[in-house]
Amino acid sequence: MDKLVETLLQGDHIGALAEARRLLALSVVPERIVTEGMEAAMSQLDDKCTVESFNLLEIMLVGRAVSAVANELYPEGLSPEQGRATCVIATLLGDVHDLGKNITRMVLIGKGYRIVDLGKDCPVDTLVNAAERERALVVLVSGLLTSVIPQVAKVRPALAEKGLAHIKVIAGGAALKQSSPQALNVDYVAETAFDGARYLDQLLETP
Ligand code: B12
Repeated sequence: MDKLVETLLQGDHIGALAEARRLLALSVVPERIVTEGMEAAMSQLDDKCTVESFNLLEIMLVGRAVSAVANELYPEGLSPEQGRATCVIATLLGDVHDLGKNITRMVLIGKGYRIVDLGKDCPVDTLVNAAERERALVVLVSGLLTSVIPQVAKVRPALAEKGLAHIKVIAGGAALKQSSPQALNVDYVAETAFDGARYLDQLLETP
């Protein structure tokens, strides 16, 4: 497993894939590869990435390697039963920035969450319908344009209208992280993808 963690952290997706295949051939179950391999690598990357010191290229490469291993383990994607919880993620209508969203998706996949990615330029209605359909624990909104803030504030009321007020809303991305949860009408505003992942972990730990 150490070799898998090492190749993941090097962003060596070919090496990581080979290592994952070797472990599977040795009858190591996918759950162990997720928790002891992918999650361990993400946790080490998290320790290195503070808000002040953030190497975007490194995160993208590690994310690519993690995604490659996740696709190998679960070619059909995670089922709701396999994932730790389901999260629906998108950037909202009018915003085509998606690098931060994609990183967040990769970090959460690496931590064993099932991610339904609705992409960019997504209407609030589509997001809320997907949250209902997928029985999501949380809705994740990424925003890089200040102009999407009014839409972000509509997500919680739109969920409540469908009787989904229990679904938490987490916001992130350069334009949103300057605001408070109250101003955005969300449950949490994440500084980084890892910060959002920690909040999610805490949600699951809270009975
Ligand atoms: C790359 C970029 C683009 C690319 C986007 C490519 C892509 N596929 O994403 C292109 C060229 C397409 C682009 C277009 C535009 N852009 Co632009 N763009 C940027 C730039 C340079 C970097 C953004 C970025 O990707 N950062 C890196 C990512 C990784 O950071 P991040 O999103 O914050 O994500 C991290 C965290 O915040 C977190 N995170 C992100 N989302 C979420 C969500 C959750 C739930 C969680 C937990 C965490 C999380 O995870 C990441 C890792 O921790 C910024 C400038 C800047 N310094 O931010 C301008 C910037 C965002 N763009 C800007 C503008 C104005 C535009 C345009 C309107 C320009 C124009 N006149 O056409 C268009 C908008 C098009 C549209 N309709 O969306 C402005 C926005 C101003 C504002 N506040 O409204 C900025 C700030 C530039 C500026 N200084 O003016 N842009």
